Amino acid sequence: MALTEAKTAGLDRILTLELVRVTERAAVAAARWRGRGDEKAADQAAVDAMRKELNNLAIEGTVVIGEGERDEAPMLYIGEEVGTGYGPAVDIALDPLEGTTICAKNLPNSLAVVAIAEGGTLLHAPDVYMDKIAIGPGYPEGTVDLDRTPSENIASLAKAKGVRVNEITACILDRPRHAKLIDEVRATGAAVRLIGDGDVAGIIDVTDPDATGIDIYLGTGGAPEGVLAAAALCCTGGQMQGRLITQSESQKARAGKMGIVDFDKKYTHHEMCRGEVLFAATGVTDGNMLNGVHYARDGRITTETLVMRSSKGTIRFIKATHRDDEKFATEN
Ligand code: VTB
Ligand code: MG
Ligand code: MG
Repeated sequence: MALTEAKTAGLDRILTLELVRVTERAAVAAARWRGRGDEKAADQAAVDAMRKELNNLAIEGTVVIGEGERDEAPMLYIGEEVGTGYGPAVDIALDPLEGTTICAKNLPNSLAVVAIAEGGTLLHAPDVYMDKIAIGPGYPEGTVDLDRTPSENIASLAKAKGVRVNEITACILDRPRHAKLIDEVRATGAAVRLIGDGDVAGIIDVTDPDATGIDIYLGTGGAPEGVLAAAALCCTGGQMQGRLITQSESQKARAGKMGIVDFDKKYTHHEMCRGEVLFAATGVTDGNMLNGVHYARDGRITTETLVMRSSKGTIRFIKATHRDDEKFATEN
């Protein structure tokens, strides 16, 4: 049953808030592992917690973007069915701990992320790289394009924003493969914000440059993260394009298995996420847009979650104080 049908209109509004519990729980579980240098343990805690809470949702959910393929990921693998089974058939994209290294090092911007979309509307992206470009809302369509050079894109964005190029900041993953890109962006006069990890947060950041100081995201990162970011942009507005990078025959085979025919296709965010979508992200570590999980001396736990819905474009920041530590216990 489609989420957009009148019959389920109430349901999907409720689901929006239900989703908050899913990312809150994953974030709290991961936060217990912040700064302990153990990425795997942090990830596992987030996965377990997210899976438990997802299974409480009244949906017939299929994980489309998950923790890996069935034979390599024991939980929340691609194809896994989640939810109570009583409710709309939905596609789920998730990353219980986006930025495992960030969390293990206790650095900014690790998130627990989930998106729920109408069944059959999300791009099934294999775990390969994706070349990405994104800007926030309020610019004419076509202001930037993956097929133009970084200098052209930055000049065009500065013009559309009505500022000088040296007032533009680009967010780029700090990787040797981006050395040329970083040099080219700096040569335009624009500033670069280098991030160690976490391009879902990097892309969401472009949607509110006044708050984050980031105008444009450029570079290659994970394709699954690209679909999650696309879901966010479908809710906030803005422009994003992504292109899969399939480097070997085996990567092409994996993409093919997921139904991808044209390996060089340039996807807009609306092509990665073709229907109505709900998106939630809870901060694990403090970040540009969201604070992470905080523990008070009286035992209360505070979480901050961004939750959005594409159909109405409502963007909510939910700051929650949890008294009941028990509800986050992993054995529940
Ligand atoms: C990318 C990026 C993610 O990991 O997948 C990156 O999209 C891994 O890139 O946000 P490398 O292979 O270059 O290390 C993240 O930064 C975190 O999951
Ligand atoms: Mg993950
Ligand atoms: Mg990730």
